[in-house]
Amino acid sequence: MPMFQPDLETLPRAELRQLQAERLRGIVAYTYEHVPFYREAFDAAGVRPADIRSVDDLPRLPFTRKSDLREHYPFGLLAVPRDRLVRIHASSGTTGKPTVVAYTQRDIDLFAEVVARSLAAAGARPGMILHNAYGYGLFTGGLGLHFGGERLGMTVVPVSGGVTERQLTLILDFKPDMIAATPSYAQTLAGEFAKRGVDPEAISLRYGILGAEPWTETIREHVERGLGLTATNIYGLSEVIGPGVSQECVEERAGSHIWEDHFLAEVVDPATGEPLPDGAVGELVFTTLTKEAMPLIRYRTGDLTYITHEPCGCGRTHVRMGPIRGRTDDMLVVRGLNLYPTQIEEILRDIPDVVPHYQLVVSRDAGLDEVEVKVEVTDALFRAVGQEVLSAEVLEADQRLRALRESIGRKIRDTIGLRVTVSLMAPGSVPRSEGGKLRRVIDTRAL
Ligand code: DLL
Repeated sequence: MPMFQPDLETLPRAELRQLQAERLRGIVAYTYEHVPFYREAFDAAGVRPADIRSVDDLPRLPFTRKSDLREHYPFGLLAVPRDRLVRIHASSGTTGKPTVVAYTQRDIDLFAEVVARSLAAAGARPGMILHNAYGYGLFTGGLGLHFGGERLGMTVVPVSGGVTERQLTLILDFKPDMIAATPSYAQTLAGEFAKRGVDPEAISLRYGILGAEPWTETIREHVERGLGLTATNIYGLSEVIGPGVSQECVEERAGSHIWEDHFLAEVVDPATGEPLPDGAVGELVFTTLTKEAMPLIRYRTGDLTYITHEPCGCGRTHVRMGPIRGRTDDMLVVRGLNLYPTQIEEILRDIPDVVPHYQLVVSRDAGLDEVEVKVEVTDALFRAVGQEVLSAEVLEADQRLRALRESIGRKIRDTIGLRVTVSLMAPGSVPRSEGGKLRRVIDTRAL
């Protein structure tokens, strides 16, 4: 599969390490000089730019946290005068002010470059049509994939998220080769095509580049089957650049290559901040090596995963990260037990008769935490039951449903050690993505 920048993507490790060291020295000196926040942070940590010689010196540098961005809202962390910015993005977040990120022209070029690399790794070629269903606006997904697609030489259709009916029409009429969307929205589109009786074979799409939210192999299978394509993972976050921090290669589909000549990755113990070895799950931390407007040193992403230096069959030398297992801040503590939504998802994937549309509702009743797992049954089972709705009476009366519900509850209890209420739902009744990121957990305790 042709790469976008084969020389850089297959750079021998020793040379890559050398390039990173040079760039790291540069960015540390640059932030010290241009960002008062970093000057103070380095001084407080007792580290001078000259102390940083190689990548091994990284742990001497202080971390940057999301709260630092918030405290310097909106433009306090800029390393360039405001009038050199050509674009601003922001991530909404769930509470308070958005996190603002800013780009110079050079940053925008870098952004387009890493997304073009990602698209090529996902199967894209110049001349292909890209149906871009990521939201356009302050969210980095839409414009990020857009500029990357153009940079690679694709024909980009800037559909944005939502208005599902129009998405289906444009896919059938324009016959795109590739779709960019959140995995949950790709599921929605697959479901809508199925409802209209469109055979996946008749859908032109060959590749999907999915990300912006956690997803699993079950969702991958669902989307691949439903849309008739091969799906790969794209990861990124606004603070670091947007989408295109890492990308799974379509050849191996075994972890996402972090574009390490621009983004230096570490995994640290979320509690102690100590660096962790290859394969150990911890918090992903990034240092931007080439960003101009808003460089970040050791930024704590809150995302939990591992990285591996094992060589990849595709020939790229850049390290790979595993799927995001959860976030340091979306871990649910239920009756004292730590729980990540993806753990439930992993269990549901192995259960026949349910489909990967689920929602967790956490509530507190008389001081006791309750978890309700809402999961949809397959069309086949629903038809076999032959009811309009899966009311409590139907669920009790139907032996198959009762057995299914009990077996899901048992499996969750045996695997995670948590007693939950399982609610089987009719196909289509669990909320779907309408274009953006899907909220799979409703925690009413926090309301
Ligand atoms: O979601 C950038 C993006 C756009 C990535 C389009 C991929 C595709 P933010 O809105 O700042 O940026 O959200 C970043 O989303 O810290 C992760 O928690 C989560 N996330 C992003 N990609 C993935 C992924 C964009 N592939 C936050 N798998 C990150 C799991 C992801 N989680």
